[in-house]
Amino acid sequence: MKKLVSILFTVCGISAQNLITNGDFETDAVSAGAFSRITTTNGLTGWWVGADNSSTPALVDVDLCGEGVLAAPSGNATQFVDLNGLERGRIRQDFTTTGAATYTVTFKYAKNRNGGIGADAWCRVFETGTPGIAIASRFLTLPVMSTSGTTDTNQVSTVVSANVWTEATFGFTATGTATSIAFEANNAPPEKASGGILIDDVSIEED
Ligand SMILES: [Ca+2]
Repeated sequence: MKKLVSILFTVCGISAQNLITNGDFETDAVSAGAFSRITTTNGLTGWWVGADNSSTPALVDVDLCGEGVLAAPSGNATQFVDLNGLERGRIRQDFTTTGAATYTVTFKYAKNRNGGIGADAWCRVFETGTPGIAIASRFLTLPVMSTSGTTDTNQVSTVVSANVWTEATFGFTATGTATSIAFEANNAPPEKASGGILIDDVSIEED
């Protein structure tokens, strides 16, 4: 039976495994229509919230958003993260890799319409413990949406649409056995403090 299951998995091509825990942000329950402000103290399952060292200013909190809080569906199921809480924030997760193996990162992002102005963020992959040296990175920037909520499909709007989330994907080659990924709001507080880039469906798979 064990052999049969193994053969079936091989035939069906089911071999890739998501190395990220709680990449869909569904583990910690948030009431529909509400959001929870997350800091290092109250935490987010699988993720470190905050900067990695004291020399990095701010990056203190994010919002875990529940279904309908922005009147639009999330990338996957009901919940997602807004990288700008009361101030700009950052989330990081460490995962195990094989040196010199290649991996693919995928996630979805959108813009919180309540921000009022554009929002920027970084997604960085780095060797654990060296956040200043990126193995690979992507800069995410989305402009302000129109008040009608219909002109930019990259932004969460009052118009419920399947197109408000954009998928990003990129590859990297691991340099060791401990690798990290971080999503970091890039807005300078306080003028762009809340209403940042939204993140959902984070996945990293070995190629
Ligand atoms: Ca989700």
